[in-house]
Amino acid sequence: MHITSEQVVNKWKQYTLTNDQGMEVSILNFGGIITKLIAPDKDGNKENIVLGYENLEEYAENPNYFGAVVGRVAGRTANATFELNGRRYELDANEGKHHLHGGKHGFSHVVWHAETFSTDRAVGVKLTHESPDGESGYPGNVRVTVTYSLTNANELVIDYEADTDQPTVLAMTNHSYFNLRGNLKDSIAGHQVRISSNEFVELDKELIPTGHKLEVGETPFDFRHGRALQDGIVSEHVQNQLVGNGYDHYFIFQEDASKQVKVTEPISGRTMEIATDQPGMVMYTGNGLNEGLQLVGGSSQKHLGVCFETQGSPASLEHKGFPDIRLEAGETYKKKTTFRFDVE
Ligand code: FUC
Repeated sequence: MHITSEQVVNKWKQYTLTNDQGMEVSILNFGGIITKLIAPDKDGNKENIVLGYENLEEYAENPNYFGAVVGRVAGRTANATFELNGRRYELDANEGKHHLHGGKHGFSHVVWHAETFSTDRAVGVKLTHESPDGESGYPGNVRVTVTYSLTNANELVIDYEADTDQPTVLAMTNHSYFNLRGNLKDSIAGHQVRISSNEFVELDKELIPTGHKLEVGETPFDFRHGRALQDGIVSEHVQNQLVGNGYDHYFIFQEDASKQVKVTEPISGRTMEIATDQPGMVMYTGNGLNEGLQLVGGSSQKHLGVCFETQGSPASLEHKGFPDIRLEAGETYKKKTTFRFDVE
């Protein structure tokens, strides 16, 4: 296992972690962005399995949040406002009148302090960032650490830790778009996905949670026994159609699940298992991906990648009964998501 680093564009640094099994992950100190993830297929061919810009400079804008750490609150906060302990906070409105993914100065668009480390079983990068009180409208000075580790068991582990000096809200995630087929040879429609989830969060036309949870049973949202993403892309279910044909929904995990998600790409044989202590995730099938961006391995198109954004639910700011995202002063936010890669 080893780590290399290089100075790239805009004085950003890129770190590449390599394990003994032929896996490789590259991470920028800007936005904590995963720019490349190399994994072998069933015949041992090493290919890139995430979407990333060919030209690193383009990450300065990155409106699709390719590979980025997202925060303070990933997802949409309705009308860019929320109430906490009887006080109302106004956030930056950066998607119409709503707030998306932490606003303009979110964790995806800042330079993080980076340190590398290696242990017997992993190599990694530890990223730290201090987000001042009032940034994008959020209360509290928040100190955040995101640690990426690549193990010899082909796991990419993301550890999140944070604290605050005032009550605040925090719902972080990573926004990598996976395409397990390798080197962008095809869309993600043929990926088979299993999710331990009985319920998902209903959205309105502006993709804001309505406050209702829907049962997955007898809908294209039932991934409990596995199904192809294609089902949601061609579906006539109103929830698939209003997000631009596909999925862009928060799935609430069954409480007793341990490996909540498994993705299988039948042609390459690659699999990815996700295990997390987060209460749910947004699965986003790249319905809004614009065409023709120059990516590593080819150009972008709709449904070219799928994100599995494990996180708390911003719907909890408006409605009761959704996975909470409050963080108290003196409390530590501590979350872990493990992506394990294999072939079958
Ligand atoms: C996802 C989605 C959004 C958006 C964005 C880039 O998390 O929930 O709809 O398009 O990423």
